[in-house]
Amino acid sequence: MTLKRKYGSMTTGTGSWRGSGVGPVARGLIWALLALAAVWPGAATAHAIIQMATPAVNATVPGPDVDVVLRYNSRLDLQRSRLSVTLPDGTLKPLPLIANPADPAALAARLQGLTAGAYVLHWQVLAVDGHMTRGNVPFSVGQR
Ligand SMILES: [Cu+2]
Repeated sequence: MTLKRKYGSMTTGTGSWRGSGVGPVARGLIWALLALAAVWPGAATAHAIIQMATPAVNATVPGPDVDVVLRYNSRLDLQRSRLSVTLPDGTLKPLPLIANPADPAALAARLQGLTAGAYVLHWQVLAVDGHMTRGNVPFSVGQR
């Protein structure tokens, strides 16, 4: 069975699955995914969307210490949110988050001892609505 035929059957209803070799479990899973896709656009509006980044995207900032603050449109679950950075040599380094009860919609961390070069922050946050979002913030540390 080709992928193309599978796709065609999926869009025309359950009747066309008969004799196609797709088992009831796979069928159920596909319909569950379709149902999820149908509700997704509405749910997406409640995700944590990044609204402000320090350092700004593609900014060049002075080292060796850099304060990171990423602010969102929604309160975050810090216990299940993650921040890491790719160093100029390609190493991925997890960053401990600094909790600020006065700013529950922000991720904060302090990078220390940075040399000149290109860095990429990787964030993954869980909003209080239970949805996960992720993204990257590239920036550079300039020569001193
Ligand atoms: Cu959401």
